[in-house]
Amino acid sequence: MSGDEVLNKMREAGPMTRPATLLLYSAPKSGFGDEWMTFLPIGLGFLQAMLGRNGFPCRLANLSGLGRKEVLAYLKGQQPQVIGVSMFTFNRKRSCDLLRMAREACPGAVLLAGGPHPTHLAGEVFEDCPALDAIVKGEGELPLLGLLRALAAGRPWRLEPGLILREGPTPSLPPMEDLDLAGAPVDHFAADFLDDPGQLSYLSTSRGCPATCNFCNTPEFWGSSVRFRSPASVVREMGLLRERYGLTYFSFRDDTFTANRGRILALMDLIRDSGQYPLWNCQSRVNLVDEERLVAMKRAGCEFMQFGVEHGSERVLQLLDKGTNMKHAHRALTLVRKVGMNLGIYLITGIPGERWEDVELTADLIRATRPHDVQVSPLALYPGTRLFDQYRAEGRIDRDFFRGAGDAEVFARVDAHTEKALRHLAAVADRTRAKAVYSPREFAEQKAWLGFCAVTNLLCGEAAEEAGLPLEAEAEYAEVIRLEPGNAWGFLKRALLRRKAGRKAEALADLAEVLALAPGNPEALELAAQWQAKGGRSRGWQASHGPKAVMKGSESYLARD
Ligand code: B12
Ligand code: SF4
Repeated sequence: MSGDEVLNKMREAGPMTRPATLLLYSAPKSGFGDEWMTFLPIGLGFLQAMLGRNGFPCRLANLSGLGRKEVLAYLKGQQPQVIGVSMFTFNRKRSCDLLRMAREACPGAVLLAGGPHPTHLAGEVFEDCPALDAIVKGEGELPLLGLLRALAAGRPWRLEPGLILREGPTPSLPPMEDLDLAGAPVDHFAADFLDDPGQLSYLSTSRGCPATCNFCNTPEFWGSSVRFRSPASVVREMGLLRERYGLTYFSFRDDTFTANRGRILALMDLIRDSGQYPLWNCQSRVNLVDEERLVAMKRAGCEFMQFGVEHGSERVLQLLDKGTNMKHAHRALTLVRKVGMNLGIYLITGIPGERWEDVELTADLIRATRPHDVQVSPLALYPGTRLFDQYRAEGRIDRDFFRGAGDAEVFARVDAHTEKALRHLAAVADRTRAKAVYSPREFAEQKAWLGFCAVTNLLCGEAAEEAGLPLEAEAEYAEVIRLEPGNAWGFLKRALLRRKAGRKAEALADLAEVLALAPGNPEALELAAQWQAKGGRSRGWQASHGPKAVMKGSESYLARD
């Protein structure tokens, strides 16, 4: 039965009463203060949207940072009939703690866990979380809706498909064929303990990836055929986020955003036609971009493109089953610089079989391609990946690792080579960063080739400011304002520049324009508040909002005992 048919059947069944659902997330304790770790997962937003569309009340809560007393008080106050926790490998322990507290506070509630960790390691999770009633396997929308429909109709929910019970799994559900069925997180958004609606600027527009890298759980979790939301639903989501929260910067977090050429071109056309003028970033594979796609993306506001390049050695790429080679990497990275976006690359080291000369090849790749941002991570083994299965089968991962080690990750190699490689690649990336900024000649070439493109002006303006050339920078922003008066970014950048030059009244006038175009824009509101506070200082927004921490993925590795 297709996803649509299942859903239609569920609709026909019709609910009697509507059980209330509370969906929870928490960062691990060690990540309470970490901006990335405390993001509410996008998936919970989709689940809420699906329930909302079908008339089931649902709230989200981000319990990161809350102590036991506060969590218990909150849950006792809510008393939902169903409580679900989004569980990843990195927050598995905290998620079990939440389930224990949920059982204490709401003894009659059905307690669920979903997400990659319980989907791939159900047995361990059930043993570790005695309070847990069931795991929702993989994609959660249809199974959760089915469970709620059963509860509402007084049917035994344990018979519903798509679940894993302590006794074993119920029949599987096919993936949703039409991703638009779930709507978008913004549609029914209601969340507690989430003070920054900017989190909604992380968008997910597809599921699955055509590749089968052996260190990644996407192929197993989402499958190798990619499903896409329609371009219209994506642009509608962006428009609503701008209307309701003033958001004008977005991060497409699809695994392989550019997987389908025709779809990307159609989406870019729609974004341009929408008159929203967003800036955004995305990520993809080096073998799935070409000049036409990249140019269309830049014209639609893409200012930062990240690639999972992983390594500079062909031999190591083969060890990872990456399915790309150095030719792909050089071609894609060179093309991004030619088109003129900020360029980011993800790298992995600490790979079994990796030698020092391979690490040097990766360093050469950084030097040759001059990325603006480099993220180096040690290879971690996650459940649901082929490497994890292989290590387990070979007895190289202790069966109890995920039970006794708190929220720690399993690294493929813990040795001096990996430490040295992490530090070396980070140092090379740091040194290269200064050379990454586009030169005046490169900007001139981009302009001659593409004609007017707001992203070029904004990046060129930033580079001019950094070079101490405020008049040139102002001219870049002024051109954006003249040619695209509906583009909030020209005003925002000029406001910052003017404020820096002490032209406070003009700066505030520009901010007012931003707020007229995108009411509630968080950057403009924050800056206005800072500037109106006596002696307040601007923190200097960059057009590029993507990750900037070179060592991000390495921190926990280097900090381990
Ligand atoms: C976007 C993303 C991020 C964003 C998060 C932004 C956000 N607001 O969500 C950022 C960049 C911040 C991020 C950071 C990190 N991420 Co990340 N991230 C992803 C990515 C690429 C997409 C997630 C996504 O949105 N998917 C789409 C939505 C619809 O799916 P979903 O959230 O999984 O939810 C669905 C199901 O899982 C299920 N479900 C989930 N929870 C629940 C709960 C219930 C009750 C039910 C019924 C169902 C259910 O139903 C949902 C709807 O279908 C995934 C890879 C992937 N393709 O999934 C990695 C991934 C989730 N990240 C991962 C990791 C390791 C991290 C970091 C630890 C990296 C680091 N070292 O800092 C941090 C952790 C911080 C955090 N809070 O997540 C791993 C997790 C592996 C694991 N087994 O735990 C993944 C799987 C990547 C990978 N293949 O290795 N990440
Ligand atoms: S690492 Fe990236 S390219 Fe490889 S399978 Fe995972 S999502 Fe796809």
